[in-house]
Amino acid sequence: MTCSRLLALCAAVLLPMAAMAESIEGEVNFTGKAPTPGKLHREADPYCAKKPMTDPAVLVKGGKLENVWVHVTKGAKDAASVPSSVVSMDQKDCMYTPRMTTAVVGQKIQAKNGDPVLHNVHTYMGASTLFNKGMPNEKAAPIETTAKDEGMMKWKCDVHPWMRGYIGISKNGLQAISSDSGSFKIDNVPPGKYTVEAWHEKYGTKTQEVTVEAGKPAKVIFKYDGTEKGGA
Ligand SMILES: [Cu+2]
Repeated sequence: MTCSRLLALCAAVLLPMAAMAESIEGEVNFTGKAPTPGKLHREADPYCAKKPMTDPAVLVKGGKLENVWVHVTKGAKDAASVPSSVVSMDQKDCMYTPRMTTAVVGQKIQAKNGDPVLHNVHTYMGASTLFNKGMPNEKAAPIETTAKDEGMMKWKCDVHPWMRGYIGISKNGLQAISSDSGSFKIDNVPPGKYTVEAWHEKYGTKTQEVTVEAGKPAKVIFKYDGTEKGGA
């Protein structure tokens, strides 16, 4: 086989693989003055009161914003398969843990109680209740559910008003949560044109149009300045 024929063969095999596995990556900048997290008022429950905590709704470090759900809203096909892993939302030290995560439509979601006290898990999509169920203590059986609709699944506890959790649910699975350095990376994005939305629980949504080309990751920078409203 000649060198040129070999190269053509390699290109024919490798290029389609590369074309199927691009990424959308970037970061979420916070350009305003970072608010100082306020103390949570957890005194009403003696167990929760033992651990003083501050409000984790807005986490800014070095001008980067954590816990922003970045997801493709237009231009993508539904996920080819639903992840078999179960998305877990725990209740630990009277806080939802993790604060924010993601699921794909059809994926199993499980609520657990790691505390020796009653939590009443109340989940919403928009203003509609998804389920509302008490978990008396850490011996309570997990609550099993399935991600049904695209959107932000909000978690509240009817006993402890400061408790908040978020699961971003997507049909296409092209989504990520910004890390404590504000960075995010959405993998397995085929080349194409997309609308990408960022959602923060206090500052709401920002959108950008993004074109992903074969062979190079698309870079996206979102910016919040702290004057925005419209999250949870
Ligand atoms: Cu609770």
